[in-house]
Amino acid sequence: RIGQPTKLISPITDLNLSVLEKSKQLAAWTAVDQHVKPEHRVIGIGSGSTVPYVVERIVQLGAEANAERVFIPTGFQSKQLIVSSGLNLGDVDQFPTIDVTLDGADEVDRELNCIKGGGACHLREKVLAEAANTFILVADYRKNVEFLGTNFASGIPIEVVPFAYAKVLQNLHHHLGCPQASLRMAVKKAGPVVSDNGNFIIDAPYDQETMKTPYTIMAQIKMLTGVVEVGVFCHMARAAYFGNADGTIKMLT
Ligand code: ABF
Repeated sequence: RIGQPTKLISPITDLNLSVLEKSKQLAAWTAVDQHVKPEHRVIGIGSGSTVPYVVERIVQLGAEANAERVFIPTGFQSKQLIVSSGLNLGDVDQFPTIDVTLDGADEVDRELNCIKGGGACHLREKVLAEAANTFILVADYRKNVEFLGTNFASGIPIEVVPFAYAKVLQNLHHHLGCPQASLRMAVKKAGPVVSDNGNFIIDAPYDQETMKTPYTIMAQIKMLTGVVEVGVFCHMARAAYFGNADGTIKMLT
């Protein structure tokens, strides 16, 4: 048994939730209501602090509605969430086609490109996004930007095999125009952050001009030997839901 059953949070009017949390909850609940169909059997569950509200809403659909469903996690956190919520756990190697994946984001631009990987899960997140017939983003109002890199100052998360990290950093500094790229360190700098796949994470903050064409820089970084995955997702999401501070919702398609 992993963890305890998820505590159900009462409706959006719950005064115990901060404005920010309410906006996450609103985005997540709306996305579930719009995109999790009765016929869906395989559902991808992303990572981050908005996704627990996705699971909360799915649990509210009831044990009968979820009995025939299997839920695929993007990492350790979502695996715990699925198990502790009493939902059926599956893996993408059993279910390489997913009906719908719902996931958070660090930033989303007006074209539905996004930065993901602030939580170091973007490799598995991209696999589940690609495997899904429908990929949906859920986020609070802070994540809705005109151009990527506006608020998320640490830049593009890059998962690298540990053996190659110094070489990748050198390439980013000297050949791909990112002198500020750095290895992500754990809290108190005890050592590098290690992903669920045993890899390191490099954060590469690019200038706004570069971020205006995210696919180009994503493809260039991905070509570096030792890079496993880049936390820029282009043209993958069908829709993004942003909860606003005033209790309204913004949908991008
Ligand atoms: C994951 O969680 C990540 O790709 C992204 O880094 C982060 C977003 O988290 P939150 O919902 O906490 O803002 O989806």
